[in-house]
Amino acid sequence: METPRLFGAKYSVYVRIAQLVLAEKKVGYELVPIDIFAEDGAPDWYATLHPFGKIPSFQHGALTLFETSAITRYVDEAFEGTPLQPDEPVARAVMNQIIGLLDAYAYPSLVWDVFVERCERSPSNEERIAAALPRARLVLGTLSRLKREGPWMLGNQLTLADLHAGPMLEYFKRAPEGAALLQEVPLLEKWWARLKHRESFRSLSS
Ligand SMILES: N[C@@H](CCC(=O)N[C@@H](CS)C(=O)NCC(=O)O)C(=O)O
Repeated sequence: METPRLFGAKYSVYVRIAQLVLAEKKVGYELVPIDIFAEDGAPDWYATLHPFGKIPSFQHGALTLFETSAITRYVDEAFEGTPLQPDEPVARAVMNQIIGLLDAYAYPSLVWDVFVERCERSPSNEERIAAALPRARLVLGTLSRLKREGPWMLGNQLTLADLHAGPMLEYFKRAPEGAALLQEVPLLEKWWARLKHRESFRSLSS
């Protein structure tokens, strides 16, 4: 089978999630650069891979995929290596719930409303940031409540939930408001400190 290809840019939260999963599974892949925010946008041919024009998309043999959750689940299931999804149905359901809440509630508030607005825009829209903080606090509190005892979100097994949350928290923490909110949730702060030292994370940061 050919080497998988991941289309996207390293700055993207979602591309990083896919890269982390590929790294944890020790799957070699080619990163094909697609800069969605380039002045001219993505090249026209990219619409055949992602009808909604976002990154990442993924190709493996005859299979093409978009939507990060579909990509990460496929990589976990199609390749050998340590499984990143619990077998047990309740733990698996909680993992899927966490991934769903990250997409629906964490990405817009933590990444766009707080990180992008504080760190990438000048001047920042203070109202937008202030309005997002209660939602961000609710996201962190909910993650902390759902987290099971043990090093990772689901307990002793590192799962797709950890790897989905990591890049979002990484950006959020770069905003002073984000760092301060994370400090209010010690369980998550400790989890983050563990995650950022994993080889997969460090290999993407360098
Ligand atoms: N639901 C998509 C979201 C992907 C997404 O939002 N990617 C961002 C980069 S992190 C993007 O392509 N943004 C470009 C845009 O919104 O125009 C997934 O899970 O892959």
